[in-house]
Amino acid sequence: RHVLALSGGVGGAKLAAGLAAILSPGELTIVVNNGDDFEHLGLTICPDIDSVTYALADLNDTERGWGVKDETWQAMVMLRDLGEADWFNLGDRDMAMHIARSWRLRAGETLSQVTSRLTRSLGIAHAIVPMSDAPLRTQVGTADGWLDFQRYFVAEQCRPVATGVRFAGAPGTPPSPAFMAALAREDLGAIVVCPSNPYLSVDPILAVDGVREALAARRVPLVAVSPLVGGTSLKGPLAKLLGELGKPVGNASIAGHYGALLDHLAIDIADAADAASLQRSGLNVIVTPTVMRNTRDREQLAQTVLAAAGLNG
Ligand code: FO1
Ligand code: CA
Repeated sequence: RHVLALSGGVGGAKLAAGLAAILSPGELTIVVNNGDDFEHLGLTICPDIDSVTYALADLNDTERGWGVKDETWQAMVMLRDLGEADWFNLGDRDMAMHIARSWRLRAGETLSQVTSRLTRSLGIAHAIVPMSDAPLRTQVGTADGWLDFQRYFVAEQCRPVATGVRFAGAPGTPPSPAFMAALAREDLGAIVVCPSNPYLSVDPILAVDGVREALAARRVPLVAVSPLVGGTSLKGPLAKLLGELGKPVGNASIAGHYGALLDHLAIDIADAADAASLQRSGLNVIVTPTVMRNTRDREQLAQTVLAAAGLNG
């Protein structure tokens, strides 16, 4: 059976790598959020595709959480000397990725084609698929108006109080061809929502034309891994954002957010106390370690998630 995984950046990329370690290339399609993408210094940057790519190629910097390990920053120093914008950090190796992607896009390849080409070149056999080849841009509402995602996340360090999240371009953004094909597969056995921010990383994927409807129509188990651990976000602005959007910071909000799409929710052992009330609402809850510190952790979690869906990886 085939598995469709939906992923954002850091946390999602770890589980995606775990799934790729235990499933063959023919058994897995990883669809990645593109809401974070933006143009910077003439380059097209796709942070979540980069995070998933680097994680599967074992090139990811686990300390920083983004970018390439053993990175150097010479180009960034020169850019700064040239008086160019320096609020977004581009490592030398990482910059090669953006250069390769950007010129190929400009030469007429789609984002799907470029992503397939570049991931293969790095030795990745599994399909890493952008959610769409058309732009859909996540924006965060603040007192100063709508901020593009990277402005909010990197330049403003998530400091502004969020009043809402919107996806510029949706509706009107079609799924990428491989995403559409995966949604329609006869042999689809499970849909996995990786432990990414539901509002900032998964919602953009659900906002792609027809995706929410297609997922709801599939009679296939949908398993999500909660990005909350010990009642808060491991990394990133999820807990802060939940509070600002007026939601309790807890797994009930994650379950409520995915609503009827969700069949199984994996929550961390630190949140075992949440299980009973979530289960009363009819959800299947798996209590398991969800913090992925190494390859063994992420393969273990991938195995647990597939088992919940009735598959044995
Ligand atoms: N995140 C930061 O907090 N600061 C940066 O300077 C930064 C640069 C960067 C460059 C390439 C890339 O692929 C990702 C980068 N990120 C950076 C991460 C990015 O902001 C992602 O959107 C987050 O990881 C959220 O998914
Ligand atoms: Ca379903």
